[in-house]
Amino acid sequence: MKSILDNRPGLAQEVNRVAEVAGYLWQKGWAERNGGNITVNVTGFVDDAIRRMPPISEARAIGATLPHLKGCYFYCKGTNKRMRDLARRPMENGSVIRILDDCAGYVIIADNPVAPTSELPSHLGVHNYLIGSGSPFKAAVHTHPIELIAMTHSPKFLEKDVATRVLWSMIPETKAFCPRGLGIIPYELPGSVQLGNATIRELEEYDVVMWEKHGVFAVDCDAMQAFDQIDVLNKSALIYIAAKSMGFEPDGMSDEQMQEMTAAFNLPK
Ligand code: 2HA
Ligand code: ZN
Repeated sequence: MKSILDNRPGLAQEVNRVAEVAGYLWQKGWAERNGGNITVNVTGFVDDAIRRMPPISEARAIGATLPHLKGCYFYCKGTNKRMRDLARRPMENGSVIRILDDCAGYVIIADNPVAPTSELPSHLGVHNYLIGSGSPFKAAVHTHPIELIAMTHSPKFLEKDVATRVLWSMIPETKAFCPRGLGIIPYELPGSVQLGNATIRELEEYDVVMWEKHGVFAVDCDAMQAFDQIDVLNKSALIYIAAKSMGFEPDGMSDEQMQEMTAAFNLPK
């Protein structure tokens, strides 16, 4: 079967990277059933032939008008599709969409009429924000990392920067690779525009955003780097939990050790 990825190595590499990440999410136990979603702004790989491709779906509303998305194309995981299936067959479990000129709707153009993720309002709202703020970030990953989500069932970790400080203090690399930390968004209905707007607000301040009792949302240059951010934070959550299961509260790195590391790596305070 013909694919939009044929003879387009740049686009194929981007989509294959999403597939690789999808496999990791499944292996980690973060992607039960259809859990999680990934979108990538692939506009940079679009040529005239793609621009001329006829839609293979009717026009659908995004639910918001997003002016910076004019002329943009996205690879999106399909709604109700499984990460473990996407890992092997990305163009059967996801699709490429074209944003319409009104910036309020989209059509699917390839390879199959797979409807995009239920979290499309959050994802596209975030991409609109990223383009508008001149960010190089092109990928958004939402997933359900077990230990990080477990932390949000305790009110103390929902207070501003409490979880971030605990996670940073478990191992020096966490702050080095996630220097702006984890933002917390109080529970909102999955897929809602409110959740999308809150996600944008928190991403102004944080690298990764936590949706209380639901999952995380990360953005970066590509899907692998977004995954790495989440993986680093969840590693710290695992160390915290391992210490608790051994029957003690972990000390964490001291304030002096954190300050020394922050200075040595030139990180924001
Ligand atoms: O796509 O994870 O938040 C399934 C979800 C919705
Ligand atoms: Zn989810």
